[in-house]
Amino acid sequence: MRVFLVVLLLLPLVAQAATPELTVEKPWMRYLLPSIPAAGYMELQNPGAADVVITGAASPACGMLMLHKSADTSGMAMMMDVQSITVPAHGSATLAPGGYHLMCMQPTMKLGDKVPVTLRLQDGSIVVATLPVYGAQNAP
Ligand SMILES: [Cu+2]
Repeated sequence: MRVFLVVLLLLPLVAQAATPELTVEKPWMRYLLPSIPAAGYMELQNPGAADVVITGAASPACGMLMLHKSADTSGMAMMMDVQSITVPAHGSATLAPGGYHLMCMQPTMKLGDKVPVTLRLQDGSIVVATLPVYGAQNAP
């Protein structure tokens, strides 16, 4: 019985090894104050032949980590939750100020930290990234 349980627990790990070919470039976190949500940015490259859909994100340094999109609606800067971010086949998606970003709701970090972030994909696999933390003045 014990052996059987171990095999079941390992199955998700094996599934994760077959991750779509998504690569993370230029990741960083913009952090201001503990009371203000921090924002995660990166460039996602998908050299594969199928679209890759990000459906969620998590980080131990964020409380909730949400998918957001900024939009400039009639001169008023707004942002909203999005259900997913698609990285098209043979294409890329950019998370950057003014557009898509990860919203780190309860940031527990300091400048210079490297924050682990897990992206959940629609097929159940995950992509792990490390986001160095920058302030307002020294953004990359
Ligand atoms: Cu946001």
